[in-house]
Amino acid sequence: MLLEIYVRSFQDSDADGIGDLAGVTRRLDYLQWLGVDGIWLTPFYRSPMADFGYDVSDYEDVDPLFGTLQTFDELVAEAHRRGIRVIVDYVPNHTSDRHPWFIEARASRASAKRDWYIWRDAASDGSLPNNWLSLFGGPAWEWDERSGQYYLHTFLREQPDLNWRHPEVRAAMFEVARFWIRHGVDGFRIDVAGAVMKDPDLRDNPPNPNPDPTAAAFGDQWESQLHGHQFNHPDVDEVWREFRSFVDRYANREAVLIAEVSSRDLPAWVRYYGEQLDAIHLPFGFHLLHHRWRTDSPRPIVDAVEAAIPKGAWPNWVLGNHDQHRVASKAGREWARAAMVLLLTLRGTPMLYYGDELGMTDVPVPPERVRDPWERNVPGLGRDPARTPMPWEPGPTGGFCPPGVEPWLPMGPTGRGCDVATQMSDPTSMLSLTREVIRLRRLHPALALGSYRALDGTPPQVFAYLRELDGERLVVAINLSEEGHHCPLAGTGRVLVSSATDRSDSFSGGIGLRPVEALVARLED
Ligand code: ISL
Repeated sequence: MLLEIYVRSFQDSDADGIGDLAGVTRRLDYLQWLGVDGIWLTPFYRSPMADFGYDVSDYEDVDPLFGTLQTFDELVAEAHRRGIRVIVDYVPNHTSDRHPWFIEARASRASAKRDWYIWRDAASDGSLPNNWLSLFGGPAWEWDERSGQYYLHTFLREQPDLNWRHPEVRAAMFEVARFWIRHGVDGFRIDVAGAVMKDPDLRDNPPNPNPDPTAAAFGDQWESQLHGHQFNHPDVDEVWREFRSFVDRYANREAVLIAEVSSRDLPAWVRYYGEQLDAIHLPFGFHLLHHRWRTDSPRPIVDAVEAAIPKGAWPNWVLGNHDQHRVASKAGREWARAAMVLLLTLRGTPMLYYGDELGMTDVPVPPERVRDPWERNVPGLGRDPARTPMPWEPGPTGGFCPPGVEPWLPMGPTGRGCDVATQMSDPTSMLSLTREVIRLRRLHPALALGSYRALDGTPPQVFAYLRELDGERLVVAINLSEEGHHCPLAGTGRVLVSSATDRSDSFSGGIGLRPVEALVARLED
């Protein structure tokens, strides 16, 4: 079980209202108590913070806001001492415009690093080189006055895209991975892995014939085009295969590669595993991110993903991250509990977003406190509400930073039980439920490693599946409706854990599920 830590918001250790690496170290005991096997740390590298660390100006140093290389080494040592692995963010698609590489590249057209980025002349009529858009709004091209060309930026203009078709870029970025392997990391989460190779001719994007209203997460302008020339280009496959073999070599095959792949098209998504399973270990399973918990069953999605995954490959599931609305806001309190049971019992590695174990919801951010540049560019698309500080205890700063210090984003409402200390002492809390299901994963290999099979013959409101390994059979049954339902199950069994928390009953021939209840049971014959 992995946990994403948005470092800025986890724990402040130096009273500046911003979380940092020493803060994470301080909370490792909590992570161990929860049962976390590994953490993914969002970027803590030197950065002007135009995109809160996803604009890196030095890949091989820690930004003073977050600590030093030494604090990082201490974090790794302390995490390893507790059996917790450390996965770091790897941001290959773009650097900061203040990175020395870009400063050199933009200095003149003759610069040795010019082609490390993607430059184009204006079109003959003076217009933009092509119709590509920035995901953060507006065109993907920025005019550079001094050298008289445009450069490409898939994200902010402060995030120029590297040219991964240039062998020196590839070599330099691979060295970055080697640097962090030497510092003991256990893997990389690769940012926008699908964007690194563009159409070599930078052809115009075609219009999107079927704009998807549910994908409005990116805005209508973005949705008006198809982005195959910008994302998931076939040439990307070879990059990650090469990266995998590089990392395998220097990390003795011990490091995991997790890639951010946002394609909704399953065949395009499975390509990231590599034809011989020789590329990414875990392309992120974002398939349930846009799921409508209150109305739809997740079964068709889970079954489709299970069917698409190549034999021998391992799934991964995500319900939230620092770019998405909180699952408890989308689903509501009860469904969020059921969703947590689902996340932790599907076949695959679950990646939990910090605070979801408390049922944290989006926190409204007043206009004067907006920090996310995306919100400034395209109002309504901002990600601040899902990035607010972790509440460790009741009180105005929730133990995230000392009282009297203003956290970089507002704290959620405190005093309503949404904090670690309160939930630790409440056996019915979301935190207790989460911990209990994680504990079950460790206790029952069938839950962690077993096969998956959806059970037929249940009412449509009930999603039930079998996890089986070496003769042990566990059933997960989730009632997706607000009425009770009977879930038929052959044989007898016993409930191990339930989102309703107060049951451990035995059953025979089936089990009665309460409204929006999710449970794990062991079948006994
Ligand atoms: O497709 C998405 C998620 O479903 C998009 O959010 C997309 O993947 C995302 O915008 C890319 O995100 C990553 O790179 C950005 C950074 O701002 C995000 O925080 C990071 O997760 C640029 O580096």
